[in-house]
Amino acid sequence: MPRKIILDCDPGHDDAIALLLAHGNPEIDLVAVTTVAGNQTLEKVTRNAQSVATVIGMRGVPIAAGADRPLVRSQEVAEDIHGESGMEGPRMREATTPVAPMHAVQLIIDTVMSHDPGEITLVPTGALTNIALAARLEPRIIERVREVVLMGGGYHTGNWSAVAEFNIKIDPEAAHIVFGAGWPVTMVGLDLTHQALATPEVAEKIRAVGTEPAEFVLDLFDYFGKAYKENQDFDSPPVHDPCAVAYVIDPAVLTTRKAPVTIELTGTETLGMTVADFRGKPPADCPTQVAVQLDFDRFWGLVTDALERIGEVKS
Ligand SMILES: [Ca+2]
Repeated sequence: MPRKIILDCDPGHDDAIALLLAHGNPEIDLVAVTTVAGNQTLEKVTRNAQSVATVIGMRGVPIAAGADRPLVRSQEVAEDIHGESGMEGPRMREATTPVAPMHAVQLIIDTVMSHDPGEITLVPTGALTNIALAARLEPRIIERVREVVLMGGGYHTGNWSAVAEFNIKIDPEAAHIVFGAGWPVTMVGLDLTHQALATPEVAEKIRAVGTEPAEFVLDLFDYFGKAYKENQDFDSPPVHDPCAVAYVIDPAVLTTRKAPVTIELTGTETLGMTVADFRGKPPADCPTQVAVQLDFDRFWGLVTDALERIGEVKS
């Protein structure tokens, strides 16, 4: 049985690749796509989600727009990395995929409550605003969701500050709610995703697929690669978000370690840090775990395989 997921995202170059992996892999049943302000404004990331859906031929999956700002803090966007549109680089197709006339938080709640307990997995790859709001508005989803596999945080490193990662730092109160809710949370943070580099060898394999979605991915890599070189001195860009989807497809892609994780809400230098406590044995009922090691070939194999299943080879 394919795993049913809701992808809550802010496309975003790497969100786009998470979307195509979820759409193209037969082990995943993508039941809804929800958007949240983050890499760019809500309006821009929602339009990008619609455009990606068009490029990858995703039909019949509801897309709903959610929170347009963090719970408490002023809005920050990642224009240095993702550009003015939030997904600069590829020539964008007209977004023909419609947006559902309901709030993302309502769609998340309705989807979880209308499925059996343990059926829906939440995969957030942006700020945790929508997920936190859903948990507060309908707390019964906490017991009902199978697990939350999120891209965000990091136990040794940050990117939006020395110790905090963007998705968590821009809405730390939302992260506090999600990490503390009691449902199983897998944190796929920077320690892991900085291993998921789009190297020239990876790009070659994707070029060989020879489809329009594959070209789209290469255009994303191009822009993202330059932005990451300029801003964070990476030789190849880390492609964060699809790592969370890959873990749902095949847990062997990631090695994980159980640890309590709390969110720093008051630090002057450490706001938004995901504090993982590795001291001693974790409590038996510890609901949180962090991803530590990526199987690089297995991960990129899944992305290439998904690309081979969507889109027609150009003659
Ligand atoms: Ca994202």
